[in-house]
Amino acid sequence: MAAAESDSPLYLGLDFSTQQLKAVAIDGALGPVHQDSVQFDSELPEFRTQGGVHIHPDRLTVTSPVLMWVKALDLLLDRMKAAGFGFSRVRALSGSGQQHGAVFWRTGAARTLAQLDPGQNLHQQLKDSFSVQDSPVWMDSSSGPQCDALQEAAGGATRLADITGSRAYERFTGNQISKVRQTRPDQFQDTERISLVSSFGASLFLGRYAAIDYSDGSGMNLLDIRDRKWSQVCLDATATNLERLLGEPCLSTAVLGPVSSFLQRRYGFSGSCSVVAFTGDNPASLAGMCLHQGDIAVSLGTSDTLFLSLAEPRPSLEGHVFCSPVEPDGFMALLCFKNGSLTRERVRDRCCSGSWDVFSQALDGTPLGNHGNIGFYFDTMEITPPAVGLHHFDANDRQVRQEAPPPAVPHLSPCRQVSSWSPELEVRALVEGQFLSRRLHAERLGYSIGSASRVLATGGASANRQILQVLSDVFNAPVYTIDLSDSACLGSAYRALHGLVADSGVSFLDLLSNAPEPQQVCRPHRTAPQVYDPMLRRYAELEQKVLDKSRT
Ligand code: ADP
Ligand code: XUL
Repeated sequence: MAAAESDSPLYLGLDFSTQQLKAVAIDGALGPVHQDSVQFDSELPEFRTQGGVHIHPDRLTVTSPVLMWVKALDLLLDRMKAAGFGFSRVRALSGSGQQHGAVFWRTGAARTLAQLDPGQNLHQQLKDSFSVQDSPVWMDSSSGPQCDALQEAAGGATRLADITGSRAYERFTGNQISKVRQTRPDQFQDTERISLVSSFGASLFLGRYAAIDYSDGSGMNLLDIRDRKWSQVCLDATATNLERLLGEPCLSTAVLGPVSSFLQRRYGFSGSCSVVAFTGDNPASLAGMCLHQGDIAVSLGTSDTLFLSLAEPRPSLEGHVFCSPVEPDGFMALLCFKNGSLTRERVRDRCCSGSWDVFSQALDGTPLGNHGNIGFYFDTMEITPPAVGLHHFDANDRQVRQEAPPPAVPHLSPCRQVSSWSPELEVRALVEGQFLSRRLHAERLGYSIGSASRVLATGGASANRQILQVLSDVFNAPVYTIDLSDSACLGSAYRALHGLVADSGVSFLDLLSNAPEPQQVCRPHRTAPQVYDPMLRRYAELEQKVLDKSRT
């Protein structure tokens, strides 16, 4: 490699996601030069997670060990060092984290963070730095009473949505903080700082507490998304002195400071490497796909999410409005579906002997519309809509199967009721049902598909062309992907680069105008609208029935 190349600057992006920690480094030409990841379940088995989390016996509480995330970072950086990664060339880094999760730092942790010894890893040194070892994460739905109390204090669900961009959601951090305060008062008392997973990640790189950025901060039910300040009424309803525990929120493009002297000495980062505020994984994905007005992004990760850029916020009782991670005055809309990849994996394991190839063949071998059969697969209480269980309907809308959700550890459970549907029909029912739901709720948010619409797909399952074909058919729009299926990581690297110049007014999309264009991978079948427009109307009616059943 030429000398100039080996000295050329790099920009590093990280993503603390649900199932893994990932990293990508890009060069000034925006091309990826290094990628790595650490899978929590398989590479850190001592934490005994499944899909990166612990599902508690009440099936509502879902947590992840905070030290697992710390140890994953040790492992990732050690591995990059062993591979000869040029840490000294990194001019700026940023990152993202699964949204909503909370990290509770124990009293005294700031001092430990500031005095880390480069001779030891982070995990050894931070083992006593957390007052709550098991961080509540986005899959948790155990804070119903706290949500009711917050909504009441704020003047109702609509008023709360107006202030914070969302009605009260169980996974949102403010409600999780209330629950910890009420159920674990001693641990709460012993907390000196609360971070999101994103700002926790940034803190590990800074060697001091990092501010929560406006975009990820919008997923807490605590931030006034228009004023970009903590909402006093929400703070007061959550905990006394909460503002002190959270610190001031910051612009998502803010440079927080240089990388810590610990990381400089242990890995050879340069003292002039800037840490740009970390944000949520969905906002970071929006950055990674360089989303333009009119585009809709569909992320098929552990959760399935849909998001788009918004000029004006119009919060409603469904979905979320967040501050934009890239435009200082902009916003983004987001819908989150909990039963995404893990549900597809469960059906793959049960119907396709664990093989994605067989799963894909089932989609190829079945017709659009699946002979009128429609399935709902809510293994755990869904977020959009709040329904649960497995429900099958035939072409005459007769319910042919209904089951409670599978146990939390499906592979340890006995074989469940046999479906009257063949495995192939079941696979198509699952995927069509998921995408009909995504389209129905996107349209309810005000999104409409026009002739120039593009669906940009990302996340682990966007590697599966047959799944994307169903997405294209159900949305009747072409589907595009970017080279890296991990757009949150790439978006973090782009944001690192942008953070260095954002203060001078350079817009994110102008700076990234040379980023590789998304490539079209699927076009809708010409008969798709005839099949899916009427099916969507049926789906909406059946979903209401399923929702009514879930409430009884
Ligand atoms: P996260 O960022 O939430 O940790 P990813 O975006 O990396 O998750 O996606 C992980 C998921 O991708 C896995 O749970 C897996 O089900 C799914 N996945 C990976 N490869 C395929 C494939 N070929 N077909 C369908 N799904 C896939
Ligand atoms: C978004 C959400 C999830 C997490 C994990 O509101 O809860 O998408 O960010 O990816």
